[in-house]
Amino acid sequence: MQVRTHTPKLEALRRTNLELIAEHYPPQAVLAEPERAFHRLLGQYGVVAAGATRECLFQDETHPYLGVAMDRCIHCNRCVRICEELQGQFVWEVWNRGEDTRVAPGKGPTLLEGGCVSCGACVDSCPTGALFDKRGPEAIEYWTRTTCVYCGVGCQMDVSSRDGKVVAVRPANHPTNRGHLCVKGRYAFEFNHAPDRITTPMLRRNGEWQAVSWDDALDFIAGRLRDIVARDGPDAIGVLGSARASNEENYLAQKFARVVLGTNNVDCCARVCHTPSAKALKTMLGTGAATNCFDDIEHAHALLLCGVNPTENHPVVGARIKQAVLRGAKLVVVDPRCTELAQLADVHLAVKPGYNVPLFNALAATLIEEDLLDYAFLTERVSGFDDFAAFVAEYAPERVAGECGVAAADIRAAARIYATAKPAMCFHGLGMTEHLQGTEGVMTLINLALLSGNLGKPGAGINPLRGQNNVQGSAQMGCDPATLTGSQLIKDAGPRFEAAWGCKLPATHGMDLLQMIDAARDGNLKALWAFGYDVYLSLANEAASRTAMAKLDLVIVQDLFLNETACAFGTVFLPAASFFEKEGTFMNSDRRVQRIRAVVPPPSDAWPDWWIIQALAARLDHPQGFCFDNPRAIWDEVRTLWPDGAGLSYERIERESLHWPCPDEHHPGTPVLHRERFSAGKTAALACIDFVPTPETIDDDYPLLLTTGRTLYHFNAGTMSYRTPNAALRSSDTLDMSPGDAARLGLADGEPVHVHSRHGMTTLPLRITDVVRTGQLFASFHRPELFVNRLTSLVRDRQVHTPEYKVTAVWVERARSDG
Ligand SMILES: Nc1nc2c(c(=O)[nH]1)N[C@H]1C(S)=C(S)[C@@H](COP(=O)(O)OP(=O)(O)OC[C@H]3O[C@@H](n4cnc5c(=O)[nH]c(N)nc54)[C@H](O)[C@@H]3O)O[C@H]1N2
Ligand SMILES: Nc1nc2c(c(=O)[nH]1)N[C@H]1C(S)=C(S)[C@@H](COP(=O)(O)OP(=O)(O)OC[C@H]3O[C@@H](n4cnc5c(=O)[nH]c(N)nc54)[C@H](O)[C@@H]3O)O[C@H]1N2
Ligand code: SF4
Ligand code: SF4
Ligand SMILES: [Mo]
Repeated sequence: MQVRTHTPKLEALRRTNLELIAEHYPPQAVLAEPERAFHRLLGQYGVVAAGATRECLFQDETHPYLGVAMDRCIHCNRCVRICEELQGQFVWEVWNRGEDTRVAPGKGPTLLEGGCVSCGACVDSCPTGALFDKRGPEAIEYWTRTTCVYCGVGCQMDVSSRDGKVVAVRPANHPTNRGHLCVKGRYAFEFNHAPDRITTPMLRRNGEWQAVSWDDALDFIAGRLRDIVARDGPDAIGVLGSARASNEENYLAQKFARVVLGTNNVDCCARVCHTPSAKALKTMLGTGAATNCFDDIEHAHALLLCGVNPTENHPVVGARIKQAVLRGAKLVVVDPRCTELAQLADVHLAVKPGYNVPLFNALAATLIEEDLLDYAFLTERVSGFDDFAAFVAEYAPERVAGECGVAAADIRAAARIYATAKPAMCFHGLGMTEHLQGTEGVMTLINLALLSGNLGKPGAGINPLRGQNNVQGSAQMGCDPATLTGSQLIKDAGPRFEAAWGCKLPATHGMDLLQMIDAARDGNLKALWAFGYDVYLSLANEAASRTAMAKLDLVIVQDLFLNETACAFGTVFLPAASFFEKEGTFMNSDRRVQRIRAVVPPPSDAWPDWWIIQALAARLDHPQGFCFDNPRAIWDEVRTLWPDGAGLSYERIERESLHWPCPDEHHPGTPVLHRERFSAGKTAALACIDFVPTPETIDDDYPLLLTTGRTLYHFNAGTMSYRTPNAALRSSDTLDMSPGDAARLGLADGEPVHVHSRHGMTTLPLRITDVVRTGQLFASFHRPELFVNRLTSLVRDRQVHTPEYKVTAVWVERARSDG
């Protein structure tokens, strides 16, 4: 077949169409921005715009990022379609017909009130500039490809700069994110040039921060560390790697702890987030990471979301899940709150916070009782079935539904969907892990996948949606007291690392972060080096963290900003370069290693974390093994020590989107784990997990159950997102309460309330919403001044010590004016 697209007849038709549009199009727009796609076409076809200034149905000055100039709208409907078909938000609608056709939001007077989540997709698709980015120059010639610094989705984006500053970001068409970004990746970059960015090293003298030279800062730290090692031994020092920094930097951080200091006391904030997932997956299946990849969302016939809120916390994945559901995939959501995806679900199990284990056991009991098992998979790949069946029979839905706060019929309906609409893919989040039984909760989830055969194939699996940009990588690089680079156990891989590093590894067991905090409280930990981790703000139970950290002799904080840890306890501050200012790699949630690239130079005296670690190693007379010229050289060392990463060279990841395991340069990568066998062996064993309720329970004095988590516009400690116009999109954390509870307590929407737990108190503005159930509350923890972790308890995961951020008993009262 021969297809001609530019015959004279077709060209004439095109010109006619353009002329019809141009008749009503403002000529000033073409003159002002000739490079817009539609304006270029007019020029190309020699068509002149001749419209009078048009009346607009829709005007909106309120959005911090999106501008509208609807006199330029040509009714192409691209914004309508992309908002529906990519983001799934249905903000734009077409009004009227013929001459009167107008495009405007249908659900509210402004974009934001009409449900806009500020992804920017409509702006990118608009050919005329009717929708435009309020910031950022138009004609940009040079873009640098890099990876988003916020969440673990790992979106690829192109960044442009002017005069040493980041000025615009656009989504890259790459397998990870397919040309889409969320508001944080797309718009929240101003933090990088915030006036209070710290750009020189500082020492605290007599309570005051004083700027010093790098030489003075490094000499001071080296001297203090030497003294502590001499007096108290290397295990009196702890190092915290950063889930925000690169793989290369985290590799060096743990190498520094083990080789230079001589301690295994190294951890990172995976500890407080998905270490329970990694532990459960590693124990049962053999690899502590997501089993499948994001591309499997389109292969899944059912999606099971457990304690995870992707439309806010992993928005690009959330949008993909939403599209899959709109196209007909079944959806089961297990979450105490009626999240956006719960509202779309076929079954929503609004489990009472803390009751995952009995609920997932009941789902397993249903699969067995209703004969919804995959017998071929069970026979070939699963062990321990008989014992498990006998154990789990105790958890019939009708027996546990009441205590879990859900209906038995809904448990049964959910089990049927998961086991029959196959393949079924599970995503889970912190609603599973941040509990007394976090690790065990994830194990009960893995049981379901084993029973139904939803493992080892596309469109299935157990997939933690990992938190920060590089939290998967920081732990994988060895920022973990018990494992070396590549999650290899010290006892197995130790000799290989000793040979490569040319020294003995520390003989003592390391402490994890929570053990370090306990040791500090008991006077046994003297120094802590935390880079890219606001540990004081983000740990549970502020009172306990304060008592412990106040006893430290030396606290080294290495960050972009004076975070709460630095303000309260810092002895030395080292200014780090941000991801916009350095080279390296991040590892995303579905096991992809992706490049970050420098877009702008670091401000004045800030340096990349890898440079700082090497400089300190040199001061401590340990230059050998810490004199890499660049991150690529560090990564090449990582590849020699981590067999599953050996094939991931910078050259390859430049061109390909590869999932580890990727053992050699010719290996295609592994998007789906456990295909023929589990990495742990031929079969995996079902786990019998008894329910152990948390001691953090409600009573007459503390009658409400608070759960904490995240919201779309802000990120964790808030250091970055609150230094961007996202602060206008959401100005504060809130205490979310059901209308019934608010009425009973006589509280009004927006008024400040005191929230008291057995552990502390804070004051938050009240938000009345039916997203939370009666008797339950929700708060995010993004605003440092509000310090939500004053409320949280000391309960920790029984296996890996992750704090129980998800369950706190509280009482609430109207804020007294005396504060
Ligand atoms: N916008 C934004 N995105 C982020 C972050 C951010 O701060 N802001 N942080 C990043 C990080 S570090 C992480 S780890 C991820 C976390 O991403 P998610 O895992 O989605 O995080 P959360 O909002 O903390 O909790 C998820 C859900 O768990 C539910 N939940 C609470 N208790 C229970 C329970 O007992 N059982 C069940 N089944 N569910 C429960 C909550 O209602 C909540 O909807 O997000 C990352 N992405
Ligand atoms: N109540 C409650 N508390 C929680 C949680 C919860 O659900 N509820 N969730 C927990 C979880 S899952 C997590 S992950 C933690 C997150 O807590 P944190 O890890 O403390 O929070 P982040 O905001 O991710 O960032 C840490 C710091 O990294 C800095 N930073 C960014 N990029 C770089 C870099 O390249 N180099 C350096 N040196 N610094 C950099 C930022 O400025 C910031 O100060 O919070 C935990 N706390
Ligand atoms: S920014 Fe995104 S959510 Fe908002 S209207 Fe445009 S496409 Fe829809
Ligand atoms: S989904 Fe995550 S990685 Fe992607 S742009 Fe948003 S914050 Fe960045
Ligand atoms: Mo996290």
